Amino acid sequence: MHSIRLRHVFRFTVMAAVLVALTPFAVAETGAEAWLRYAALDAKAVKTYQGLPSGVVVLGDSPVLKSAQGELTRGISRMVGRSLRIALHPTEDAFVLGTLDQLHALATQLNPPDQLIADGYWLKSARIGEHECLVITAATDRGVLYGVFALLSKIARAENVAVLDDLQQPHAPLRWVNQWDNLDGHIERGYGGPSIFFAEGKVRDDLSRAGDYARLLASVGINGCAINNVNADPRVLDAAFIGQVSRIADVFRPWGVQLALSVDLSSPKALGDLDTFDPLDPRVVAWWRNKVNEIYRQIPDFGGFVVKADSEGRLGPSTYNRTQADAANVVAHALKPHGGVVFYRAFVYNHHLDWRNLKNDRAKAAYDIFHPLDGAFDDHAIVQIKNGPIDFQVREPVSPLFAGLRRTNEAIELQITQEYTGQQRQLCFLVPMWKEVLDFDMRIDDRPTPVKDLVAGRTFHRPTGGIVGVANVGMDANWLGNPLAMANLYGFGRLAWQADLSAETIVGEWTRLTFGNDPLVVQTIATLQLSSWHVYESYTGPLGAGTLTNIVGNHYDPAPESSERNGWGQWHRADHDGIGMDRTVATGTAYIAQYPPAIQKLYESLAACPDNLLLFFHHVPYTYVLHSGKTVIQHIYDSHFDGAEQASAFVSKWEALQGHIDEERYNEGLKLLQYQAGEAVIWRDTICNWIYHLSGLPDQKGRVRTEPRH
Ligand code: GCW
Repeated sequence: MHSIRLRHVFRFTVMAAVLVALTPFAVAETGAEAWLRYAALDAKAVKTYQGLPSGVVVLGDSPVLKSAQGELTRGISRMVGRSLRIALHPTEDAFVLGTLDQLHALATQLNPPDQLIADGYWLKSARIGEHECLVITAATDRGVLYGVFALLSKIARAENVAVLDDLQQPHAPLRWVNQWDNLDGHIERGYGGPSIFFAEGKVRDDLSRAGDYARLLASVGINGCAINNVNADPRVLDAAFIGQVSRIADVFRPWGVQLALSVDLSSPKALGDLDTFDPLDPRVVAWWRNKVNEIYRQIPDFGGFVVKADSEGRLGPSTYNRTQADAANVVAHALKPHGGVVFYRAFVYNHHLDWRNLKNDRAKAAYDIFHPLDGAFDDHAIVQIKNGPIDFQVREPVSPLFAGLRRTNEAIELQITQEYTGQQRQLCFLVPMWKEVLDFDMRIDDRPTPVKDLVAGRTFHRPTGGIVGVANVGMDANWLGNPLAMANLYGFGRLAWQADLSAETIVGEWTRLTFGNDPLVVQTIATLQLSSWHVYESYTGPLGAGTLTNIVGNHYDPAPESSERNGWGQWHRADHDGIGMDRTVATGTAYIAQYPPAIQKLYESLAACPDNLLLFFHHVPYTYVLHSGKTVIQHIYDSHFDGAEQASAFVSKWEALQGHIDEERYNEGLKLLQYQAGEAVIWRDTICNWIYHLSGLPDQKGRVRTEPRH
């Protein structure tokens, strides 16, 4: 009886082993592990890692160092099948994890580089006593954790780690994500399911996803997360609610992610404590101080606040004729003694603009309001500026405000969630766009002054600065609703850490970590991702016209007339004769005057203005001839047809991956790309018909029907 059962078990085990061997992708891929899959490496790769240490020594016991050790043990075991022995001292070849101070106590002969500060880390192969060790060290615990993630990433991508001497420092000190989660669990502009933090007005009981999220964020060096919508519910500052929020901080803490809250500036009044929220009223000053103290009592490592005020119906300092700096400072002063900061959003504008007045221009608002306040903000306030002057359109110039603040901390706000760029139902890898923005040289005082250095506080030697991304992950297993969209979250973190990385490097890393090292897979997915922004742009918004999506509804479908004749100011001014917003100093809204002189020159003259921003800066007739030699109208037709064709080619490119990646993500990707191909045709036909009927100018290639619709 016994032996029969054993035989049975044996046969079953053999069968299972054969099945696993035959199916290279034996584990169901939900996308939940994103780029932290730690998939088993093939035998050849495992062999190259034979020399890796067999033990791990951790020189402290903080929660962050514990995560670092756990991560290293898990990663090595899953990728190379080795269980690391845990020891207090290097009694064998070991990974040694600890801060510089802790290493010092070990009396090692290492000479750490002087530049090792803040969150930076150093991976160093070194002999300690008798043993060959791999030291992962940093000024802080968090840096050590980042070093561990970096090492595991190298191994997952089959990089040589035999002899390491690798120092990495973050580009910007503050690298945060914002989540626009409402307390009822719905996420504003979220396309990956409901909130991982809140449900039905409360913090969720089960916060395991929040912990997993913090781990993902830490793995790419993100050190802060504001968990609720910038259209903030005042109730987040209720005493009882702060208690609930502290549970989220508890699951963030082991990953070195600081929790932050978006707050409503009218909270002192809205919560019923005072009859005013005037930032200069001493009672309001005391209210913020007490509230902040109350938070720090429960969350000692609290990061700070994000504020959206005087914007899209939110109350703000204008109620009391106070400035945005007055408002930022009352909050900053309360946070300062605890080391917290306030990110004060520059997205302040009037959404009741008179569209009949051709001199009105929403794009001018942020600079007009914040530039005169330069120098008036406390050092614990950071002005958070969207990358462009309008609102996360598929193509915008960089916001001139980046160059307009010299004595004020600033941060750039990028949008990972694809609000206007296909809502994760369409492929749009945004890293190439963000690179253009971060690398853009503002030529302040005719010197090289790229945006990435301005926002990091480097150019004007500011105490701090940051790169912020609106992420909006949700409860969907794969976080963003589309496994391919996670390249944007990954890429955001990597750029915030190392702004000089190329889009090619980032997408290569991400693909290897997410789908494995098969060159066909890496090449195919990287190519798709790298072309996707231009493809999406070409069928939704060529030449910088701004949004042609439905701006009063879902921000997704084509609805070019929805931008016009309302106060929101996302105008493209298309009429019978021409298209584009005249923002020139000579004849238009004079928005261009907000840039430093060299940039003004670039945009003011039609001859110098790049084609891809032409309609953002100029109103031109449809027959205007571009640098490319085509007329504007023909370009619009061609670009829509090319774009739709390329979107349809995404499908056949993806099909080459069948059998090379797991079935789950293959099928999911295929479905999404097929859907996108259809959407691109809808966009193409809607926009081409619309512009034909407006202009009366036919497509030279005869593809757009010339009969009016019935
Ligand atoms: O683009 C608009 C979005 C709003 C958002 C706002 C902002 C959170 O449509 O949903 O509100 O920008 O950035 O504040």
